[in-house]
Amino acid sequence: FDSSKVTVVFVLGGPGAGKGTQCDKLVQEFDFCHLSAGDLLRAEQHRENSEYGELISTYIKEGQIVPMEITIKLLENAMRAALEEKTTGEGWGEGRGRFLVDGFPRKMDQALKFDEEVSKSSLVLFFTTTEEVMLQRLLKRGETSGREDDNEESIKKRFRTYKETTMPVIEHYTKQGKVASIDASASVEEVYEKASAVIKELFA
Ligand code: UP5
Ligand code: MG
Repeated sequence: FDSSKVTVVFVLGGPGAGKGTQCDKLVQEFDFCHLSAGDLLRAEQHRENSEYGELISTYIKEGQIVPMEITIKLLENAMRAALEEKTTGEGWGEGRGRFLVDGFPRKMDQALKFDEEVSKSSLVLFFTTTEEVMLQRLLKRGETSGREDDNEESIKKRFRTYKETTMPVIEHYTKQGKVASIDASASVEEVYEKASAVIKELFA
């Protein structure tokens, strides 16, 4: 598809910071399509006849980043499908295709490749809070989520990958002046007030 026809906002933050929760709320108020890289990977993992099922499962349990070709392909396909829906009139509004790309890019190679080959982002929404807060949220969610990485061992690995591999991506975009940091420690509603204010200022 034509990258000049899309607007991309990356939504980043540690495991359990609240990326998905905030994106779900943002799309109710703003004309954006929410694409979670993790959700797309989990869907591919469980798709019948997927050649990547086992590989994705292993990476997710280990908190490692799945090779970027797979994730970028899934994102591109989802963006293309959303844009198609839009042109056939069943989509989410007029004008440019706007995407909240949640949980991506979390490694420098992905960031550079996506910027070059798919689309540059206009903004990075960055949700920050402490590991203690994230751990408690994830353990609580793990009671019912069925996610194979919502256990203490996998969570520790995800935190490590986040610090070592994803923080450099945040620093990279900070240098480009694209990052809006939001303290995600407060209640869902309080965090949403700040996140929606940022989106409103730039896109409404
Ligand atoms: N909650 C949320 N906000 C709250 C608040 N303000 N107050 C109190 N509770 C709050 O929230 C987590 C939990 O906290 C929920 O129960 C929620 O109700 C509560 P959520 O919104 O789900 O947080 P989120 O940041 O989305 O957490 P998630 O677990 O999805 O983050 P991860 O980044 O770890 O997971 P993701 O699905 O993005 O990735 C999973 C794995 O996929 C990665 O570890 C990696 O192995 C793989 N992956 C790749 O390989 N490549 C990619 O590009 C992306 C993922
Ligand atoms: Mg999520």
